[in-house]
Amino acid sequence: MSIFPENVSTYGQAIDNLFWLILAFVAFAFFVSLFILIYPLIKYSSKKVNRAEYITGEKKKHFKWITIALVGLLLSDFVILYVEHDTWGEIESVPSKADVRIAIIARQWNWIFVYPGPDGVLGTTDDVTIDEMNSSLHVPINANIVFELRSQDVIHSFFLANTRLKQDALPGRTVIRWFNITKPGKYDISCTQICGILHSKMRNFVLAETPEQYKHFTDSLYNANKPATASN
Ligand SMILES: [Cu+2]
Repeated sequence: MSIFPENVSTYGQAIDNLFWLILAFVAFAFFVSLFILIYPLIKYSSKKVNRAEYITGEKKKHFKWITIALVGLLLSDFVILYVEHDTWGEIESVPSKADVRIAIIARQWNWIFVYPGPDGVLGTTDDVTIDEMNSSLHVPINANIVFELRSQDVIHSFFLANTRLKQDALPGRTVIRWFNITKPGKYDISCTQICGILHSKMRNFVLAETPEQYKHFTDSLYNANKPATASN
């Protein structure tokens, strides 16, 4: 059983594993700190003990404990960096083989989807833009979906929880990211950066379909949005 939303992406499990690793280190540090704080309170509360000493931490025997804590924290940081390196590399580097290339544009308060049109190339005249609140982005399963993420106004954050992908959308910048969904279904896209009064309504969906369903969808979409110059 998992406490997370169902993972349906190729790299989701690696992110979940990292989460548990980091949680283990943080929980350990947390309980050790609590113990150091609370244990002396209990041990010395009821007994007659000498007045507390004021310690500046410069003496070797005191400084030792500062060093141990510091080295422990640094070591756990390096372990996390080492373990996450491959996952980070995989998610950060866009796959050379993009099966589908789309654009996702954030605006107060909607996610706008741009499909590349019949030529499969973004930024050409046959692109089709879907700008409707709560609309769904159709994608095929088991395909590398590479998307260009932009914002028209303020900073938003694209969060596709089921794939463990979260990325800020920044005005004036195009960020390229990717995901690969392995299971058909309807998954939430939410904005995770407070972006104005209707931030909470900025909810769209990803519809992961079989390649046939996806082809059927794009065929009818492109047919309905033929450029005016096209004739048949
Ligand atoms: Cu937003």
